[in-house]
Amino acid sequence: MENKKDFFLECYKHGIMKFGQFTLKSGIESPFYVDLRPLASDPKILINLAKYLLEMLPLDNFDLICGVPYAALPMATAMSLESHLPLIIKRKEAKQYGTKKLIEGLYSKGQNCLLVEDVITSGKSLLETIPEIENEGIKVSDVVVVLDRGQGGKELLEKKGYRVHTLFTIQEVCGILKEEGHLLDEEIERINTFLAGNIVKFEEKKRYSYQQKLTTNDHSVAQIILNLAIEKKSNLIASADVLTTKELLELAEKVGPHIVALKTHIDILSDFDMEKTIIPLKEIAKKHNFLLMEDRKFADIGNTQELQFGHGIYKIAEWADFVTSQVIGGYESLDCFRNVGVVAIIGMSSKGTLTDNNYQTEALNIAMSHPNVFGGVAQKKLPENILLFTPGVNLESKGDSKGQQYNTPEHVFQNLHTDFIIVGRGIYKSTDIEKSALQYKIEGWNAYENSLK
Ligand code: 5BU
Repeated sequence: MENKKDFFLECYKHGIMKFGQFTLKSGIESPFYVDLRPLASDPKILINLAKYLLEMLPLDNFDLICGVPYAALPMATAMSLESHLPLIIKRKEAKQYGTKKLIEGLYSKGQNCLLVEDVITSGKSLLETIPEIENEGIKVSDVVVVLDRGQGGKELLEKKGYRVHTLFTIQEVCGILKEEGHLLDEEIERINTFLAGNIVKFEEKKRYSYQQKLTTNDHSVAQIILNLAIEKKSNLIASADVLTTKELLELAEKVGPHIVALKTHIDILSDFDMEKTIIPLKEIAKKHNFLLMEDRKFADIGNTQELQFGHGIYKIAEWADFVTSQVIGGYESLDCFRNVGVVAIIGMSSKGTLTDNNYQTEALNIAMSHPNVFGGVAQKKLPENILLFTPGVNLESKGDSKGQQYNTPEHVFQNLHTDFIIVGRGIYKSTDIEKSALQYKIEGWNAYENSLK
């Protein structure tokens, strides 16, 4: 086997540690992130890891071996195969049916079990797991851990009388990474501050430019709209909340040169007609090079959304480049939007909206993990790999009498790092529509450029 340092560097190549700004489960901001799960996919590393861990241990003391689910399961399995210590499996939750067993495998009361854990942080999860094993009459005296994050977990367990063997400590691996030139001085400083128990100050992160976003957002509609923004120097989406085809087409013609997309509420037209509305609208969109965004805000089960999207009189699937959808129906409700892009509604602009923080976190989780989603509507910052669309933008007014709340382009680009502004009445109600569209385009673009500084 190679030496321990080279072994760690081999492991590091699998992306097990990342440096930057990460929010931990506890809500604390950490300057590094550790995930050892990828190691299980490399058989050579897994077997060497098992050997290293076994080398440190008084093996004669143990009758059984058990991994803390899930990350340590393959590690414990590899160690069992190598040492011939019988493996037992601890479930995360007791089975709901049958035997309701929490521990699977062959064991007898009084046997001593070696516990395997991938990373130890505060030690709390181990202190929850150990009693569950002890309750079955199995003894636990030793825990073996691949990486100690240096946040007091080892000490806490030792105080409770358990021996903790660690293969690597965070200080040790950061030392190795520094030596090899993988870490900057400022990163090491932040890690030391963090490990000393102090709050780390991260610099305000700069927003990504549209060019950078092209590299982090690979959905085809994201690529098109980002390229349009760069080409037209515009981040403006005009909202066409008008009631007739004539008004819609006139508006599209006037704002077309200045926008990246025209947002429709197709169901408010009193004279919708596929031939007379959509065909000319598509032609104008092609001529002025903008996309069609149908703000349908789907909010049903997958099957119904599929029918609403493809059928009825509007047949949105036939003409929209992208649509908005709530995510209230869950992940699979978004599967039907296969051939378009989806902008998920994360948070709304209106007063008293029910999209509170909790809802937004859950909604964002769905949006971020769904391949059809490339953007979100929100009134707060979103991660860089999802495009942020912000309605509720107006230069003149603070709101209307129906709950709408407005911000300026400067505000939303500076504070929310918005990517695209959506403007309705600010443009279509104006006496000079074309002039207003141009003004919002310029204001939006300047605000974007200022937000890059
Ligand atoms: P306004 O005239 O600029 O207020 O129009 C805003 C448009 O954006 C309108 O079509 C709304 O349906 C849409 N909108 C919004 O205003 N706020 C939201 O949170 C969402 C959509 Br989602």
